[in-house]
Amino acid sequence: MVKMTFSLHFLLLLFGISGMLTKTRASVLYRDKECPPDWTRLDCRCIRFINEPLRFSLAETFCNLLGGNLVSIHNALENEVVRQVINAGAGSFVRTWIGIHDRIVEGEYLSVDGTIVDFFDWSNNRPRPNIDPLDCVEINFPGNNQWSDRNCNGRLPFVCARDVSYYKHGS
Ligand SMILES: [Ca+2]
Ligand SMILES: [Ca+2]
Repeated sequence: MVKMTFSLHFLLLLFGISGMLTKTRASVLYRDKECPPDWTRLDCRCIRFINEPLRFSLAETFCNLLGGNLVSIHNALENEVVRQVINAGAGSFVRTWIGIHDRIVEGEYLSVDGTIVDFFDWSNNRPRPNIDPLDCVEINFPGNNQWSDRNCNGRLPFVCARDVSYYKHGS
């Protein structure tokens, strides 16, 4: 727990610094009272790495039970934040499910949270079309830590996201 807290503080510091260097809004990632412990702020969402290898559909169910979905990723900064949250939680950049798939129509990628898929970070020679089980997306593919399509029945840890407003409803 102490290690986790330290890691998150380090992450905060890291992105505070990179935010200043790149002149992006530093508010994109920060821990604040909007997200509970173990969750990291990402724009209007709170995200959490779950270090429990599950099939894609079960990982999504797990996130649903937490009030969210597997994380969708909409730009390079969000992509990097997700990777840093994985690194902070696992101790390395382990292969991890994100909430994007083409299970319904081959090559038409959807987010499990219903948001538009407007960003990709495919690894070399990915995705591999028309190889039917390869319909779910992992991040941190070995070599360059980018995205790969993968058999949805494979078991990976995963990142959940839920809206900040989720925390305003309960008592
Ligand atoms: Ca397919
Ligand atoms: Ca596919």
